[in-house]
Amino acid sequence: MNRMDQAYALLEAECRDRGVDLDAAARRLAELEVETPSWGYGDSGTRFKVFKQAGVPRNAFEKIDDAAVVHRLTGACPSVAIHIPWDKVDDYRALAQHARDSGLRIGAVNPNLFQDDDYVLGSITNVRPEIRRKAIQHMLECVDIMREVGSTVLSLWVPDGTNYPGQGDMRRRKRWLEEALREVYDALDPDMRLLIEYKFFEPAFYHTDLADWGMAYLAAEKLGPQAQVLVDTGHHPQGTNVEHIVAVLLDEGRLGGFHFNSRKYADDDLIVGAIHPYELFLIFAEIVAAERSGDQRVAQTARAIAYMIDQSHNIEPKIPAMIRSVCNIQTQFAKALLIPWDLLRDRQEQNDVLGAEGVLRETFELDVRPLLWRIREERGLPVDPMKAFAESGHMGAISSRGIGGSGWS
Ligand code: RM4
Ligand code: MN
Ligand code: MN
Repeated sequence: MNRMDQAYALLEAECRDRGVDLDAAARRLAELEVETPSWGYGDSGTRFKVFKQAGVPRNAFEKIDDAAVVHRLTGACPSVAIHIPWDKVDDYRALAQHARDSGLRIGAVNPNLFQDDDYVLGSITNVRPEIRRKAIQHMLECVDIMREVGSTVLSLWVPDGTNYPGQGDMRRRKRWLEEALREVYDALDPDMRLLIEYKFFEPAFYHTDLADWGMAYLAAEKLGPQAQVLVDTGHHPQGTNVEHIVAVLLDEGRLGGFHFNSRKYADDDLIVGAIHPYELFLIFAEIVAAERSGDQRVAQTARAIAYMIDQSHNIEPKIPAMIRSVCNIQTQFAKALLIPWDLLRDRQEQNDVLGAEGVLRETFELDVRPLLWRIREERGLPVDPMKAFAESGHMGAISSRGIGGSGWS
């Protein structure tokens, strides 16, 4: 037996002891799809400096090329999210065709309400009606783009807010926000979803109009079934129990998608799973539990989640950073799939605090690499996508693009 087989046999034995079906976990894991963001391949930085890297894509087509590399090596990233106007092109059908030719499809379309000079004091909650109109028109344009590229997800983050008490009328702004979202919602085709992303601060520092999951939930609830909440893991105050939010939204049928990234202090957009891997595992634990739920609405909501990465790499080489994020997501999802649910329930029923906590933590401590190797090998993928990328010579190949590719503008 080689090392891989030995490691697999060990994991198999552990699963058998714990009454967990490893084959079922492998099947579910192999189906996991994670969308990567076009902007994660471009240059981005902090408010102090954008360091330009060589080989960064110069346009939306080249961003798709880079996303295709990630998919080729991981087999898990068949779609790429676009941001308008960063990915503005003359012919969106040609962009969608380019994606198809590269083995991909275009996923979520993200409107941009934060970079036009007119939005300095807000977009859809601006006190001036003509600016609110402009922002609404931009979102409607994004719905048209969705039709052209075949996308079914409008992924909306509203950056509006104020910096000082008294600067704006929070209730009035809430009404404007609701009005704008209503107009956009009504423009959606029946198979489209509006995912509403919240964030508690930045760029505004006193109040943000869509600050937390409750406000996003309320907006979605008022709009209708095609509106759901998007949880960006970097958008909460320190110490927030994100998996609890996930559980509540799942139970209400309103969890639409994720923007995965990790953070230490603010909205850091670091490699997924790099800072708090246990949190990511616990989020997936809630999702797996929901997928297994006997409540059909909960199970269906979980199965329809749009898993997306939202990263902006400041110092990291973009493509391998994205591959690492995907692998880290797969790792934590794999672990969540190996939770012995009956045992956990049993310990909960017994009010066995340490026993129940132990079931989750011991699952987190399992070495699931053999499971990842297996699903990759079975599908003819490199067992180590990071290594495969390093050996591919791709970094050298794209360096001919030079320095000064596209970024946050
Ligand atoms: C925001 C938010 C959005 C993302 C932009 C770039 O903080 O996370 O989802 O599109 O950043
Ligand atoms: Mn985000
Ligand atoms: Mn963010």
